[in-house]
Amino acid sequence: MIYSAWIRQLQSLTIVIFTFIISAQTDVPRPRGVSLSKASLYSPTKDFTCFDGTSTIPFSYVNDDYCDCFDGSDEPGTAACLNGVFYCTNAGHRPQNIPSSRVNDGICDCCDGTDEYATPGRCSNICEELGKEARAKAQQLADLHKSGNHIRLELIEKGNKKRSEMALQLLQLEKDKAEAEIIKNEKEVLKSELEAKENEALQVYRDAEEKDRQRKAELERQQQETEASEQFARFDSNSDGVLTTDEIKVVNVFDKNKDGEVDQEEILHFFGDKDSVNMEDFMSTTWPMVKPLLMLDQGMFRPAVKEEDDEPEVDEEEETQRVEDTEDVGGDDENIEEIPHDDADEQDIEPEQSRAYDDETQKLIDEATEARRQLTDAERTVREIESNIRTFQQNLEKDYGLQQEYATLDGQCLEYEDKEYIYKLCLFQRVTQKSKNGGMEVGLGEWGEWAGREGNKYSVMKYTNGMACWNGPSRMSIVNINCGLESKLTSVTEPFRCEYKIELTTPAACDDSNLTQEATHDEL
Ligand code: MAN
Repeated sequence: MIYSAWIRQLQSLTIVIFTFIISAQTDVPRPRGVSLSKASLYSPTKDFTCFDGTSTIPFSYVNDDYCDCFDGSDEPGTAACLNGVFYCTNAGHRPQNIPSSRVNDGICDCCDGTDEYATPGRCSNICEELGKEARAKAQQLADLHKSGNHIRLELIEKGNKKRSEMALQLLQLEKDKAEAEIIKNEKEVLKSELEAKENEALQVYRDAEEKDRQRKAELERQQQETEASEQFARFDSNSDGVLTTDEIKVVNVFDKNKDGEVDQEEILHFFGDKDSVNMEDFMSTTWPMVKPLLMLDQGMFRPAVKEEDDEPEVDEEEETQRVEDTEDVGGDDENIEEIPHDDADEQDIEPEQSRAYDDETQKLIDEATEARRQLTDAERTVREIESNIRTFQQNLEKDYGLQQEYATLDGQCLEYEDKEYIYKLCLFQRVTQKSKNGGMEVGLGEWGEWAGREGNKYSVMKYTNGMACWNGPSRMSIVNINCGLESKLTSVTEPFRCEYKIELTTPAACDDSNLTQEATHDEL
């Protein structure tokens, strides 16, 4: 214990010497590894308080190679604290903060070599050289931003013009919509009036039709009745007004299965559970069943051929002849469709003809038709204007940058080709991917939002809700934006499956006013 205290004192002494070795390059005395901005927190005449305020220690403990503060603030110039930070001044280049664990680890981290002070000469000071390179690059970037900024200013002007034009167009569209709605309402009124007249005129025809239908139905009913009573009289051989089982047993038509006799089952079929039927029962029950059979017997009625097995048996010779005939015509059996031909069917088809109306009615119909057409047109016009209004509103709501510098780029499409795909970014709209081997276009995202980090919101665009990835989420694209003299895509990659990273350069991103100055800015 005593020994370790002695060691610690010895260390302190050595380090105190280091502490007071103030970098020859600096004007402000500060312990090793401390930045100029924090120099005032390390005063050799006062005790040192850890940055986190947890303890205050004698100044001699600073950089004594023993970690006293939880936050590592007492050991900026040694590797004693795991969380310490070493500051390299890097005169001639950018100053740098490195984890103090890298101090004296044999690797040159700072370009001025100060992190390896325990081995003088191990690291040469290359800051001037690096600084020069960095300054040249920064100058290039500054020049690019300067040239690009001219184009950007034009874009801003055009963007603002476009937006004010759009605002004016929107106003005009609102006016157009109001007018179109007035016209639509007028057309609606006109249509109702003309349709009322049309309806009134047509009602005369409908009434006449209905009367005609009723008359025909009545006629039909009477015919049925006459026919039924005539047949009843024929079957009722003793003319007693009642049809008995004995009476129908001798009538062929009641022999449904044509086996030569009218059996009990057939009687049951035509009479129900009765032994006899009177005229009234006959009309309602028996006659509807007998009539088709009578017609069949008289060859007036042919039942429809439904099932294949219902097909009439064909004489083999006849069939052979038929097939031969068909083949003669050059037909292939399989391709021949048999078209059923039934004259009776033809009679059922009503000609599809419009009725003839008197001139006055026809005129009213034509006027109402025209009014309907005009209303449809007026409604379509209103819908089209509304859709335009929505598009203008959506565009006016879009964030085109602080000064509208991106407004004219809306809808502009840029392409990028790699070995496999052609990518297309239509700004503020969508991103797509098309395989060079064909196939359909795959959506990689619809315009979503600006997603740059705070202070630099307009440096990143996000396009989301693309086509679903197989067994995964929807595809999405991130567009990183940098200054360039023309708008173009410089790379497209897919760092994660179905997540695409697009690099876009555009003059809209060139801004020489807030360009961070890359230079010999250090704290000396
Ligand atoms: C397609 C392309 C690729 C994507 C895969 C995912 O092949 O859209 O970019 O990685 O689908 O299945």
